[in-house]
Amino acid sequence: MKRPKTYFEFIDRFLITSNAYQIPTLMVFSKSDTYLEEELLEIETIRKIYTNLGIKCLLISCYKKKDISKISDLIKNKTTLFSGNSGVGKSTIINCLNAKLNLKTQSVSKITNKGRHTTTFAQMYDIDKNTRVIDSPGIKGFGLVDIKKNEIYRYFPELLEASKNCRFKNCIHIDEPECEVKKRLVSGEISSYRYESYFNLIHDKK
Ligand SMILES: Nc1nc2c(ncn2[C@@H]2O[C@H](COP(=O)(O)OP(=O)(O)OP(=O)(O)O)[C@@H](O)[C@H]2O)c(=O)[nH]1
Ligand SMILES: [Mg+2]
Ligand SMILES: [Zn+2]
Repeated sequence: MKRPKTYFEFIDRFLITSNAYQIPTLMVFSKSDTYLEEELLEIETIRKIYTNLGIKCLLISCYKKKDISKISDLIKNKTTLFSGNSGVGKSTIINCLNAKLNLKTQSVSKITNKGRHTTTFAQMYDIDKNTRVIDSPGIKGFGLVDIKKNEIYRYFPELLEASKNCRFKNCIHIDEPECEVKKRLVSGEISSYRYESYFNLIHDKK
């Protein structure tokens, strides 16, 4: 959440796409050792938002070896793609899963607070006989392919659920009257982070 900063729009674009293609997703908050107490509380709030939506979330540290074994358990006998912004620690995590791999890693720039695009191509590695991981280059943006604007809300589970009670069938939950999504936003049932992310997607920001 900090070095480098990952934005909600980015996370939500990911989740929209994995939802559309039915790819099970695990969300990892890395570098837990770098956070202050109050920052950890904020991460916990964010984690709750996503856990309530059915997304598995882990708070890990490669330096402290915190909860790496949970990743090992979750990826066992599967092929898993590690993806995210440059510098979040994808290659470092994979090295923790199998130290023999010794993938190249590099510090986040102190000036820009961004990763240095260390991994330059995607490659698959064996962790054991039936477990594979794919390390991939850090990505800057994440476009939504083949999803129409008026359908985006269908990939936000909480918006989809609320939309059943909107007055208009074709409501896109922006300016329409008697919109259940807006009602739940006001009541706090729908997270403002998530709604803002949705709003920015509709208006093509970020
Ligand atoms: N403090 C701390 N630093 C970490 C942790 N995990 C990774 N890092 C550091 O974060 C920096 C970036 O890690 P990488 O593994 O190269 O990041 P990446 O996501 O593979 O980056 P790209 O290949 O550029 O996409 C390195 O300096 C790591 O040592 C952690 O748990 N704690
Ligand atoms: Mg890397
Ligand atoms: Zn609506």
